[in-house]
Amino acid sequence: MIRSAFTWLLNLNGRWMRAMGDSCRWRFPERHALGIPVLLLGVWLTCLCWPVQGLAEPPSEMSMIDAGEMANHAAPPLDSHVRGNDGNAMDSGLRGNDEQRKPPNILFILSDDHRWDFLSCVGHPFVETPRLDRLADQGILFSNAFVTTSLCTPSRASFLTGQYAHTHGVQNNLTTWRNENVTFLELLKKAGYDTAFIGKWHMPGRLPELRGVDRFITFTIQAGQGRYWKCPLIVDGKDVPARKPYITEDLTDYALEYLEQERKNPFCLYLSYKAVHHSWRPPPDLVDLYDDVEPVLPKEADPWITSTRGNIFVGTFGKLEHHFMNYARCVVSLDRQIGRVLDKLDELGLAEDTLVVYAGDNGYFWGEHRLVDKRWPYEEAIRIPWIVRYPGVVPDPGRRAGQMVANIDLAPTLLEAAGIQVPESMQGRSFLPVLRSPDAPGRKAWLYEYFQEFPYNVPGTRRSAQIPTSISSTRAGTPTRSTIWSRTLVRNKT
Ligand SMILES: [Ca+2]
Repeated sequence: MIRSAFTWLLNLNGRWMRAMGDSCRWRFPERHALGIPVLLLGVWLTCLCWPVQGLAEPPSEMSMIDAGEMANHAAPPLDSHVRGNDGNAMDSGLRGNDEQRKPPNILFILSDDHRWDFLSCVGHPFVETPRLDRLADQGILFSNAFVTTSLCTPSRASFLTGQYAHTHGVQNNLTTWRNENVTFLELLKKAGYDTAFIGKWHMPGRLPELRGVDRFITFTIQAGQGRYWKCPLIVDGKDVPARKPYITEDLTDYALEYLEQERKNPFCLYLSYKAVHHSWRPPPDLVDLYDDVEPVLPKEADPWITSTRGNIFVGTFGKLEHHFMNYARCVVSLDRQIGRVLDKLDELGLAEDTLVVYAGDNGYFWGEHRLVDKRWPYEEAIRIPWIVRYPGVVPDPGRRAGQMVANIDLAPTLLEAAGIQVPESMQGRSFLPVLRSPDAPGRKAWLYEYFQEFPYNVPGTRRSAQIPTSISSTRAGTPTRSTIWSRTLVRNKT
């Protein structure tokens, strides 16, 4: 009842804000001043009534959805050999994805809020990303890659588990990791890999004793968001100060040290950057980059509606154009650091034996639909950059693949590449066949889900039990408030 009232209030607030944006002639600061009394009222009501997210969602409710049935509806099998590994692979040690090929090293690089089109290899008008371009030229650039929830924490949990948010239970940035969740890192470790997680974990609560990682380097400051400058880290459980002042460089240094270690086993390095998330602080030598470029925001970008995301409870303060350019500079910085990692693979002679995947955890709005941020299930937010380099397996490096892939497909793909049986609990499907053959089919559909989170007035469901087990009726037409099929919203790119 209370939640319904809040949802109604938020929607009303969003409409009011948009109406104000359309009709009000007042300048930006004056409009903000108008919203202050409503803001104070909202804060008071929130403190009084709103239950803590996460605590209010008992695990039993999350398990009410039949994961297998959902997977059948949302993720049709790619083809019959997707799960074609030997069922005894886990017991018999690593064999790779066929008898002739040894298990590859795995490097998964995940960035934060990197839009799919902020890459020079997809034609961005001014951003230069030569290192990621090189990775794409040596591998495959997927032009139809998506996340099943466009929000940092749920998406990251989906990459780790191969599951939708309603299954792994990390519904938004305020819900905690469930220790019973199984990650691909854990399965790789059991099979004999050396494993490391370096970078942004960003799940609330105490850091878990993450099973299956030899190294666990992350940060908890700023509620797990970290910060661009002098970000203290937690290295294998110990608090340590930043070694390098800039977080993207600091994390990269740790990654390079990990790669340099002598080892007998194949490795899996999960490198999870904080960049290019808000608040977009480029390194000193890039702060003037593109000063001669005129930032051109979408026509519908509005300084009032866009900055406040349609309600008065949240906001991105400052000029959008300023943030937009710093975002671009942070992308360049990210590309530069990724280049150091790729160069290290070359230097160590590991590149030919390493499967590299680069992805973003969600996209971003820069004024489209009068929005900034992510969360809303529009193309700008749910489409992500996705590059895969797999020497010796991809027959035609430089290919642009139009097959659809989703974040839940990462874990099954890495496991299959390592010759490990994919657990039935994983709802994603391996795209390894697409790597091997340009004609292999991709997935036909997938489910987008968003769990409502105060104070964002984003359409979505409030709990996983509200996701219908039969969702075929939502496939066409106007997106519903509860579940949305991606293909009603996005255009396939070739
Ligand atoms: Ca993110």
